[in-house]
Amino acid sequence: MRSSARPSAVALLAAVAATAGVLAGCHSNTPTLANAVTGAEAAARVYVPPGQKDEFYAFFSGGFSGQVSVYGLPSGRLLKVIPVFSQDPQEGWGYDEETKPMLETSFGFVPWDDAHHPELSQTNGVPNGKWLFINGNNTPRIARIDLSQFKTAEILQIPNSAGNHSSPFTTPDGKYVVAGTRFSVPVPNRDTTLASFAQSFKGTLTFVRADEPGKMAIAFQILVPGYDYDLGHAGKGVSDGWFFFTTYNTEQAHTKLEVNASQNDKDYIAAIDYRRAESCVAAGQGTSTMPANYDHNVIDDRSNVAHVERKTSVTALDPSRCDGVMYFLPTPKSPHGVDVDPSGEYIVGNGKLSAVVAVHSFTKMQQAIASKAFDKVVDGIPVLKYESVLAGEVKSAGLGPLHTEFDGKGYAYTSFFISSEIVKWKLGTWEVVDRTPTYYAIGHLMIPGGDSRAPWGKYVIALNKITKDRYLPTGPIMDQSAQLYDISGPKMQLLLDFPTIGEPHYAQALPANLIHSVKFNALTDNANPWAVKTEADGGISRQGKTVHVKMAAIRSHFSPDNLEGITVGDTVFFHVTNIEQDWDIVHGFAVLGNTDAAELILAPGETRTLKWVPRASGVYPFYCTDFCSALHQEMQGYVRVSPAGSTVALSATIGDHAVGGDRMAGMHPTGAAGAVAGGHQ
Ligand code: RUQ
Ligand code: CUA
Repeated sequence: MRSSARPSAVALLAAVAATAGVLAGCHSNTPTLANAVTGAEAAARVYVPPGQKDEFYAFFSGGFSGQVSVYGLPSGRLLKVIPVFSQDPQEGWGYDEETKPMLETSFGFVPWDDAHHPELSQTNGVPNGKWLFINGNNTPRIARIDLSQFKTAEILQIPNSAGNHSSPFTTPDGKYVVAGTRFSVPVPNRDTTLASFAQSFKGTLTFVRADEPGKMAIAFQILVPGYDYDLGHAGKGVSDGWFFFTTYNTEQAHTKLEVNASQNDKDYIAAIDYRRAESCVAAGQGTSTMPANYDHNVIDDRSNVAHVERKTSVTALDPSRCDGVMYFLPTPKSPHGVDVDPSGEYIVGNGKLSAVVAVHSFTKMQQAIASKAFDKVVDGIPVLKYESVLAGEVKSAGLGPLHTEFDGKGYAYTSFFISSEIVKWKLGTWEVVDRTPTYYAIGHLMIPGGDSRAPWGKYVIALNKITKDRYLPTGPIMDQSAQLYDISGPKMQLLLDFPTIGEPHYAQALPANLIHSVKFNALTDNANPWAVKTEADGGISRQGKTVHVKMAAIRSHFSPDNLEGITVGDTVFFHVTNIEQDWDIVHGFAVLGNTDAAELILAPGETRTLKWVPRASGVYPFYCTDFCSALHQEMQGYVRVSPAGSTVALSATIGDHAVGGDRMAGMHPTGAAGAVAGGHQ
């Protein structure tokens, strides 16, 4: 490939701008009068008075932070960060022994990933408030967050994939979430020359069963040509049973993609009849069992302990041997998002380098399949004729379309990255009816329920890539910026800017009353093997070089709070249980100089375990890190560490008495017995 002779993407974009008759500068970044609201009006519309609550929960991906942040709308107040794919000190996620296994993969422990697309679970095509799924992009995974606890409960790794970007969009019945490879790779992965890309690299489109908590499982992987599979969305309504994925790099370039993957006028939207795939898989038609190494990590509800299960194979489906399972819809040009309108009839391809937004018709697609209106066949997959599937084109809308959401009232809203705006257009007539600038360089946009069958079309949020001058400057790395627009009237009206955590590629929102959040876990339900239910259950025990400390945390002390008999060379596990049953009393635990994981944070009724390998003799204080009471500063204790080989006896005490633990099973209230666990030095 002589790439030097080819136009660069920048040149291509300029050409696109010229053909479209629009230039970025034409859409000035000043709101038109019709869109403008006064500051006081805007403030009143997003104001949630003290003591009152927001109307919507909004879940923003953290992008390169790997987490999910939860905002209230319309206030834009940050309510919480839910740790998912990255270690997180605010909740101790991935540091304590209970949650560390959640970040295990077949590659080993991955402490940080990139998370893109939150997707709410659905019933009959409408978000139901049960779970939120999100993709791990770099090390391909899908996480399920339990919205009763706002907690990551399960993570499934996706093998034969790299750059899990077109993920984890759901089917309307909640049966599947999907995962499509952004980077095609040799499948199964092996040492292969990169120049053989077109022959030996493959994509996979993975369908994951996701309707039972704790049991996410790969149903099948469809082996597809080696393109980049970018985004996806399920059909719904008339198109229920189908799934759509965008592709780019149908040129199959493996180097200098910015030029080499921008050559074809059209790439494809891959349309998958997944019920047809199910029947082929059930009949063993076109399927094979492929070896694969991947982990399924689940947190047990009652013990809060995560377990890793290694899986070793997947069912692969060759679409050329399962008739009718897959078609390509030509779509201009390097399409990014693929979005299906609430009726399911229209499939919107957002061609980043295209002058038009191409909208396909599901009905026409069915007719084209029936009449075999094929352009050609690629690897056994028919390519339908563009004109035969096209419903219409939104012309001269803007530059660099990325994503489209719907308001449920017959309109679509498309984000334009290059011209930095949201454009509202009418489904069916394809006419542009409103546009508004964003500040600046919008990526995704989001309407609550905006990719579902029944959007709550009151607001649209712009998720912007560039923050520039919107806030007080905070150095070269600034937070990304979200903007809230009122879309209840004919014109979009900008009401609010607020900074976000990480780079939210996508977000989803739903009315707050659909979420039923649990306030705390009952201590009686705590099935952690190291849990204590009362202060007297604490204690210390040794198994060779391993020392286990069981400890209760309750306002405003630890029981036990004095520990002796530990020596250099020991590995110590502090199993701390917050035995509070007041719903908002959290305790922490931190021990001096701990390099393995310095702290724990404990919700009421919960046990977490800190690993500590003391490297020198001495005395090490520990304390509570969460300001839990007036005597929080008194919530502290000491561990004595003696030199290796020391004969100091193990002891765990509080006040003038020992705390029983394993050797003192059956000992009743603290201080009732005089027996000493391991003696007192
Ligand atoms: S997706 S805008 Cu468009 Cu992952 Cu980032
Ligand atoms: Cu417990 Cu501060």
